[in-house]
Amino acid sequence: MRSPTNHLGDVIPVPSSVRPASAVFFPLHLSGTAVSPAPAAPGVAEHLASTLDLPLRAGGAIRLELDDSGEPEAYRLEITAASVTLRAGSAAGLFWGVQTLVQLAAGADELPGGVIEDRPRFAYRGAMLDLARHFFTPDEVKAHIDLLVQFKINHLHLHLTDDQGWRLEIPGRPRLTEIGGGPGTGCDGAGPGFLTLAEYADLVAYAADRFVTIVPEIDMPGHVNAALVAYPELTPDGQPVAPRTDGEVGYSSLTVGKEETYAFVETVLGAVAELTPGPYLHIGGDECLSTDPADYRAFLDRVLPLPAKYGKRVIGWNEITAVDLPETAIVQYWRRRDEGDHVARTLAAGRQVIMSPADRAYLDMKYDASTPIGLDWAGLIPVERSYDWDPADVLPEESVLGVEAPLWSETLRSVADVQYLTLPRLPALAEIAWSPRGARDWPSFRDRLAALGSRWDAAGIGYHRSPEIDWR
Ligand code: TNX
Repeated sequence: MRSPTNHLGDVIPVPSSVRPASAVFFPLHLSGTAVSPAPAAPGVAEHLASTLDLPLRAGGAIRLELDDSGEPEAYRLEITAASVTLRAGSAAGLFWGVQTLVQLAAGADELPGGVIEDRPRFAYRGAMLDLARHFFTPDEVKAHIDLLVQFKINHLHLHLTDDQGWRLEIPGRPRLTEIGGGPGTGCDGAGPGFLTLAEYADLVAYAADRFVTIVPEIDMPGHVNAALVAYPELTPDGQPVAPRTDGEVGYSSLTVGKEETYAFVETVLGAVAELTPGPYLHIGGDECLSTDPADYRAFLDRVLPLPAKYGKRVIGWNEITAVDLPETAIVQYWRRRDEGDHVARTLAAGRQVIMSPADRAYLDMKYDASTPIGLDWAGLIPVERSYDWDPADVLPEESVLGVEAPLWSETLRSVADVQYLTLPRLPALAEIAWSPRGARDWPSFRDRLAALGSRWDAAGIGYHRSPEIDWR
């Protein structure tokens, strides 16, 4: 017997509008149920069919259609007893609608009837993975992308360089990855590896097929010990420095007064821009505690305009508000919300902002005192704390480009570690980024999240079985 309840709204992120047709259900596994091929978005229809384990056949009752609504990521899903119709103005909108459909179908024999109309609150919904402190292979990053898109995340920021490692091959600067990606790199020397140009290009294409934009970060002028080890000409006296695998921050800096520095920066940013089809180039700029403040500003004045030269929009961590920013620069806000002067300076900068307040959005913070991995400098972040905030409490809505959940990898050693810190907080951040503020609240989220535990168990995906959730 079917349960009489219509669970049309049981989706994360919660849709903008849900109108259940309470007694109506679409049978999923009757023989003959099929997905129609979608000439305008063939990959999306194939993805749906394979995920639901249904055939792809002309005339199938599950149809994906493009319309001229013009909204890039919105979709409309109508489920009747006889058909499922997903409409969107773009393939991306269809893909996000498919994620909704897949969640509704999970573990069920039928789909709940009714209409969902849905669109993102923010254009930028991001996650970040730190490949520098611990390298994850292309296949591991791809699996991570597969997980992120289920929650309609559309940007993956890759932190590619730091003191402990350099993870992207740069033509003309082979020692960056020969040494900075070699054995013994990463925190505790436990995370060697790097992406070749071909691997990076393949990863970018894999992400693009799933409507995810890769945002590459080359952190500067601090967080550069791996670069200084590889190219001693970048140090003030040209003398070599020792590799570091500890988790300290703020001790390394490019040499602001040396022309070699800018030749290096141009080579690297030019190469990354050329490899990256997406619109963004992240130049870091955080925690430059050993760069003289006047030098820091001089460096940024010279480097912030470079991405535009390569056709990219520059992103930097909130420290970049120390200078007058180019019109199109984006500030990634990461400091704790109680540090008022950072908010004030970010506001005064008047630029678009990606919200990643560390005390809410950092996936590398421990859940509670017993969490075996992770850090706690921004406080403990149980699931409710990661959920129960809003970007518009901190900055005006119009200045928020989106929300990003960074995962720093100092304490990570495996994919299991990534999953443990990512789930279930990433779904919380994804809902903040996608759903209208008025459509979401913690009791409802907590209840919708409870259903995901058994699905993750069945799929062999690890997560933190938070005591805040009544897992079903
Ligand atoms: C601060 S957040 C950093 C990173 C660390 C992280 C650990 C930011 C822009 N810089 O270098 O990995 O804290 O939580």
